[in-house]
Amino acid sequence: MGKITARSGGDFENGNDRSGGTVTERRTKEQTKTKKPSLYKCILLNDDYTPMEFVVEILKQIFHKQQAEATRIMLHVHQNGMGVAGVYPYEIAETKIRTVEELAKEAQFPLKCVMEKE
Ligand code: TYC
Repeated sequence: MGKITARSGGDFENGNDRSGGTVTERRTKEQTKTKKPSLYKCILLNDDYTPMEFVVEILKQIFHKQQAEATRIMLHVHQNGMGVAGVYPYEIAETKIRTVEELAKEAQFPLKCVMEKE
């Protein structure tokens, strides 16, 4: 139930007192089927072996960052131990994490990426 208060003077669906006073209109919020999904952070973890260039490429290719932003995030992770690569609905975050770890495994780097609810 939403409550909308407005000055009168126009036409109101549910009431217009035409007195110059205030009209209070009540209406039920229209039903919508779309729900905003919960969001999850994809967090890159630092390690001592994955090359910086590899992490920057991951940030560009999987998380669609520009060179400068990818470098900034990689250095943040390198210096602070972890950092957010991107924020997505659950299944997208899950797929990106799996892709990162597959590419890292294939290249024989120990890079890890984890998910955290926002
Ligand atoms: N610490 C790594 C190095 O010195 C670089 C690195 C950055 C690794 C970010 C992982 O998520 C990472 N080569």
